Amino acid sequence: MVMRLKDPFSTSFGTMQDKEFFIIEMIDEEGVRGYGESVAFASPWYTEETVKTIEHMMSDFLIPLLFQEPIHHPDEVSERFAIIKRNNMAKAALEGAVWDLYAKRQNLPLATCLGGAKTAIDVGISVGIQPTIKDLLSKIEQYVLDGYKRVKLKIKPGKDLEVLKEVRRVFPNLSMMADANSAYTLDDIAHLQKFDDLDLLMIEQPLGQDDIIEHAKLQKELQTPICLDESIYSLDDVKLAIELGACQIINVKVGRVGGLTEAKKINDYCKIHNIPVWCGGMLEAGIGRAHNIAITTLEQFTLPGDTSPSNRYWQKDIVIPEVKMEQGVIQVPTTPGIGYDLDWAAVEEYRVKKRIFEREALR
Ligand code: OSB
Ligand code: MG
Repeated sequence: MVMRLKDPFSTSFGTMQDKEFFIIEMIDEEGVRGYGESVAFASPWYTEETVKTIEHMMSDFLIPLLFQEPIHHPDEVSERFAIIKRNNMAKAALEGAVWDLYAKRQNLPLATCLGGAKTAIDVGISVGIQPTIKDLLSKIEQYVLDGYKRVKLKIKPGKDLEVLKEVRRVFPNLSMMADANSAYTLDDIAHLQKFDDLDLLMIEQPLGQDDIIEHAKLQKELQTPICLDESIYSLDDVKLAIELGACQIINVKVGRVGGLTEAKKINDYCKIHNIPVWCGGMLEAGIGRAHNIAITTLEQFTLPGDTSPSNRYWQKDIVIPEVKMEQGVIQVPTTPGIGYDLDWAAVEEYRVKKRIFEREALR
């Protein structure tokens, strides 16, 4: 599928206009259907996976593994995939379809199957780097009116402190944070310390993906809590980061950590260790968004996430109804599975190809 974003989205890495992804439709022998969505981008600037590596991994390795033996519970999927190194977003796309299918077979909402109890989730918004401060301020004004519970501002060197200061001056009570997408190094400690006066909820991923130790050093020098995004691929990464004091908050992205089962484990561990978590976003279409809503219902997802409503991204989403926000909250669907139906006309409009994989009939 290829879907054009309403507005191009700019981060410290560059600008995105189109989202390319796969929808997974998984059908069991009784005809029950589950849906998943892949989140990797076309180029590997956020993590190493791409749309093409996802297709390769799914078709040549992961789908054959799924077909090897029956699946009794979605938790078995990540165990079975463990013999394939990393490629978490490819794994998560398939696992997501298994979870939806399982929930539909149980006749329960996906959130309930995952152990989530919230009936509504708090919504934040991630705002890309804007051409001017004036553009940014007028966007934020609209987002505050829309009811978003917190605003995340993308930053990069040269478009950071002055921008944040001005936003803070105009919106003294705004619940706000900054996301650097790895744009800094430990040489920037003195600069990053200046952010401490801005009353930020957190600074997300200031340093590189592999810089867990460096983040621990930086956190000792900052009052602002560090939240890790790109550094977290698994529960083991979470354990290491917490143990070393590399962060105080975790951004959980279902695709980045390899699926809902791993995200659930991270929820449980962070609950015990009193580390707040929230659900990040990958500019998802409706299916991925529905999975994000479901995982956000878990107990330790105590902070508003980046799961904004469909109309923040798309002219027309691929699910019916669209994901809607009112007064800063999204209601959690109560129907079985992900709780949204596919808008097949929209799917046809955005589809560029289709591949079918069938398990050989059992003899
Ligand atoms: O760092 O969280 C990020 C979008 C693309 C890649 C990385 C990130 C983001 C966002 C947007 O912040 C989240 C969303 O609205 O889906
Ligand atoms: Mg981020």
